[in-house]
Amino acid sequence: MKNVDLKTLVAEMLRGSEIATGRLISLIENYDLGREILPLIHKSSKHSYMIGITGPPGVGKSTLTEKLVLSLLEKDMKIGILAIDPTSPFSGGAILGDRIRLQKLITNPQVFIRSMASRGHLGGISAATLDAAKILEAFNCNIIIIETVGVGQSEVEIVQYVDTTLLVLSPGQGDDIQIMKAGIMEIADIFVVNKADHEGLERTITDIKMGQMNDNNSIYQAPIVSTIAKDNKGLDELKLKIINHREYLENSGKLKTKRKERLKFELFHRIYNRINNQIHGKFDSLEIEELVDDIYFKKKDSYTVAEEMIRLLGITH
Ligand SMILES: Nc1nc2c(ncn2[C@@H]2O[C@H](COP(=O)(O)OP(=O)(O)OP(=O)(O)O)[C@@H](O)[C@H]2O)c(=O)[nH]1
Ligand SMILES: [Mg+2]
Repeated sequence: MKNVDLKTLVAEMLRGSEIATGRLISLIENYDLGREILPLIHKSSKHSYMIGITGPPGVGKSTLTEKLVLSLLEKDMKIGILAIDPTSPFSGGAILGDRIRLQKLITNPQVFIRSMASRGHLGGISAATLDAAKILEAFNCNIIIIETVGVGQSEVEIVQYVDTTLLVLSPGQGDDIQIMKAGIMEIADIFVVNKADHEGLERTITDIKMGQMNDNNSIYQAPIVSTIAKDNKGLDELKLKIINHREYLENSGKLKTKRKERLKFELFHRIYNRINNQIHGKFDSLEIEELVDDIYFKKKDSYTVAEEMIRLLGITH
C-alpha cells in the first residue's frame, strides 16, 4: 500500500470518483491512514448534513434508510451512507443483509454506500467512521446517513454527534423498555416506530411518551413518527420531521453548537486512540516483572507504580 499516491487519489475523489472515495475509506479502515489523508482534504470540505439512524437489530433501519434516501434525494444532490457493521472488524466488509436491502441505491450515481466495522483494528472506537464521514464531506455529499445497531451507550456513541438522530423501534419487541433502561431515550431527535403494520403500535407509542414525560428539561420535544418502511408508508411525514428538526437547529443556533461538540468528541478520540495505541505498543515491551513484584510484595501501591510506568512509557512529560 506504500505505493499508493494519496494526493492523486484525493484529487480523483474531489473530481467525483466513487472508486477513489471507496479506496480512501479502505486505506483509513485497513491501514489507519486517516492521519495522512485528512490534512489533504479538510480545506475542500463543507459541512454535510448528518443523520444518524440507530435502534435494535432488525427493526428495519436499512429498509428505512433506503426509502428515506429516495425521498430526500433531489436533483444535483449527493447522499452518502455509512452502515456500521457490528460484527468483528476482522470479518471485514459489508453484511450481506445490508447489501441486499440497500441494493437499489448501490447503482444510483447520486448515492454512495459503504459498510464499515464498528471498531478500528487498533481498537480505536469509531475513529475510522469519523474519518470516513470526513471523506464523504469532501466528496461533496449534501447529506450523510450513519446507520448503527444497538441499544447500549457505546453503540450509539457515534450517532449522538450527528445533526439529527432517528431512534428506530418496532412494536411488540419490548425494545422500547430496553432503550429506556439503557438511558438512551434522550439521544432521539425523532422517534420512528417502524413496522407499524405489526401489533402493539399504540402500546409502543404510549411507552415512548411515558419515557419522554420524565425528560422535561428540553424545549424540543422529539416527535414520534410511525412508518411501514417496507411499503414506503410514513416516509413523507418522516422527511418533514427531519426538515423541521434541521430548521429548529439552524434557527436556535444549536446546529453550530452540536457541530462543535462533535469536533470536541473527535479531538478527544484522536488523542485517546493515539495514547491507547502507544500504550499497547509499549506496555508489553516494558520489563514489568519487577514492578509487579513491588506491588505483590507490598513495597509499593499500584498507583505509584503506574505513575512510574507512565514516565517510562514517555506518555507525559
Ligand atoms: N412487516 C414489516 N417488515 C419490515 C418493515 N420494514 C422492514 N421490514 C423487514 O424487516 C426485516 C429487517 O429489516 P432491515 O431493514 O434489515 O432491519 P435493520 O434494522 O437494518 O437490521 P440490522 O441492520 O440487522 O439491525 C427485513 O426482512 C425487512 O423487509 C415494515 O415496516 N414492516
Ligand atoms: Mg441494517
